[in-house]
Amino acid sequence: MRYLKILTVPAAALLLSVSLAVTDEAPAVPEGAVEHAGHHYKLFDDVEDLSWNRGKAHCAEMGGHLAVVTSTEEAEFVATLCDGAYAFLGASDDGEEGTWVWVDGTPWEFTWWMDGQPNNYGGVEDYLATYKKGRWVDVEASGEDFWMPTGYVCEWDY
Ligand SMILES: [Ca+2]
Ligand SMILES: [Ca+2]
Repeated sequence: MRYLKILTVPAAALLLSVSLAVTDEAPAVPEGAVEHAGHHYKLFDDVEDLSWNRGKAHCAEMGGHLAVVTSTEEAEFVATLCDGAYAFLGASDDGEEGTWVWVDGTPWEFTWWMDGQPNNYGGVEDYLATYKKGRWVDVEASGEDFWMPTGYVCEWDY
């Protein structure tokens, strides 16, 4: 009985330390994600068959979401991360024209539009992107034209 007890206690301690190690560990982010202000971000560029919705789904599969940008400071960080790339962000007005909604439900308060944007050009531009100089434009969900984004930015809230 005494012998059994000696065996049991270390086994329980080992089990406890294993479970603590698992819960203490931060959730994984993909290789290459950049930490900023407690969140992680990653640009996916030169994406084949790109669409806003596919970008949204891919970010979600990885436990993140399309980037939700809520301050000048964060907008400038994302512009630096993109470094000239033209990338979708996580907002749209596809539900009701002119009513922009962030993918994670964050209230639409901060904006960083380029002059003359959003213009809903052709009546079909319902998706947010950060243009090459980092300011925002509204564009279509997909398309191969030169004025279309080539990637998207994912964000993880950790
Ligand atoms: Ca629109
Ligand atoms: Ca536009």
